[in-house]
Amino acid sequence: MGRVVVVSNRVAVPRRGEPTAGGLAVALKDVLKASGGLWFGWSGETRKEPSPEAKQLRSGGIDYATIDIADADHQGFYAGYSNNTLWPLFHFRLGLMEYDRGEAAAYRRVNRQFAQALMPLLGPKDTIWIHDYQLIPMAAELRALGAKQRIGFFLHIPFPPFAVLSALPDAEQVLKDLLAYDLVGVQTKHDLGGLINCFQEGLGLSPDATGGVRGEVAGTMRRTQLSAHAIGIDTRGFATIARKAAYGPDTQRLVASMGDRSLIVGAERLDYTKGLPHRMRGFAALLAHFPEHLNRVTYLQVAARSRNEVASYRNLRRELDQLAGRINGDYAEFDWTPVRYVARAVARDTLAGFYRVARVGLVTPLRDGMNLVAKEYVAAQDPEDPGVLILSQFAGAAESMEGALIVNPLDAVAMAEQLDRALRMPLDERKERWESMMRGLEEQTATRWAESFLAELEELPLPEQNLLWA
Ligand code: ADQ
Repeated sequence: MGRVVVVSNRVAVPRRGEPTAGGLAVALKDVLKASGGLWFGWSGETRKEPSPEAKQLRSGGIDYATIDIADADHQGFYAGYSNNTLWPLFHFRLGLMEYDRGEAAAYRRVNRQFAQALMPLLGPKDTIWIHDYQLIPMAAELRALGAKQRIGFFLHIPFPPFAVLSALPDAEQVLKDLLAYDLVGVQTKHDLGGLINCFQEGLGLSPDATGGVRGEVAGTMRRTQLSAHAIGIDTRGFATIARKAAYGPDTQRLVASMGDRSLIVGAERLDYTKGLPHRMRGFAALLAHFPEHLNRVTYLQVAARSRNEVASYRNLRRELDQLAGRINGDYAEFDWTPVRYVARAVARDTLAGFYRVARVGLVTPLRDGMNLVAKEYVAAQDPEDPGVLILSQFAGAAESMEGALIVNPLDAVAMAEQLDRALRMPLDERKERWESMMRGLEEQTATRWAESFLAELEELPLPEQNLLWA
């Protein structure tokens, strides 16, 4: 077997003192380390004329190669088409989606540039694994340059049905670009349903008996396997971090400041898909409808700033500032602040310690591919006195975490009811729910996810054999 080559927009090249807020980085390093692989992507830098050659570095048993993006393309590729067109579209938020042909062209150009820079670094037996919505056309661009290796794609965010995808003027192009892959993976069965629906309605292609679609790419017929692979975390590793962090200075300061009150914790990137205003309204509804919790509970929301160059993210920040201020204005006492709102990233172990001492983990996205915070919260709990996870029905994680209290985040009173239930839940029930989720998390780790995706990809016929089936 050749090397595994991972391609993603941002590459987590090791740098000192930078807390990472993305789920992807954490999940992939272990796999690359084990396979002596290469991680290729954007350096995070732009320059006037990008160099066609990648910068290379070896660290911790992993090769890294990164390229800069042209100044002129950066806005269109990143803030534009990736984060202001595809991101809202794939999260079912058509009202927030914008479209601009110039940005679509920049997205394509950057994907071509990625393919051109990766091509000379590839060996004939490498297996290429491309990640996420920023890089959908990359396999088509690699094939145009003659790449004959197996290429897989994994989408970390939801895959909507065609009724939603078709709002994109380039919807058909997106589907045709996916046909250049040997394997397209999504997070959940629900997303797989969306993907199949798009191929059927958008291109008239139905899956065969073994879950693949056949379609024409550049004049030849190819077969693309479609499947669901739920991402996980390093469950044991995270549990260990949380156990230690609970005795660390940050968690101890938090615990001391709480007195005998219960803690509800939320943590994510400050993103409109995460349902933060709805969550704050749900917490306010708890205080309004269940006054016995007044002065007995504190909600800590840690929200790492993200994509500040996109207007909808700046608007969200303003809305949250106002909401947190208003809830505190309405309910605070001289000695009690109901909402503690911290708008920045915190270190991973600090977060793990906070999860462990929180009686409730409140994870209520409006749409989410998987949601690793839900999994981390569960992994971080004390087995003798575990907290309760409240989870949105719209998170991919809800498909496998049956021990959570499931909620529709659009219903503030339902969220209040689940919060009240979680805060009053007896130890036996908490343990039972936690144990059932923890069993699932110990099986479905990040490493297992990567191995199962790569195993499926490597069992497929080589692309050239694939063509003969036409
Ligand atoms: P994200 O949208 O980034 O990932 P998520 O899966 O929850 O969402 O991962 C976030 C990660 O960042 C977690 O590891 C969490 O601990 C960390 N984090 C969150 N808030 C933080 C903070 N304030 N400070 C520091 N760290 C913080 C995308 C998709 C998800 C999918 C993942 C992986 O949107 O649906 O689960 O990719 O596939």
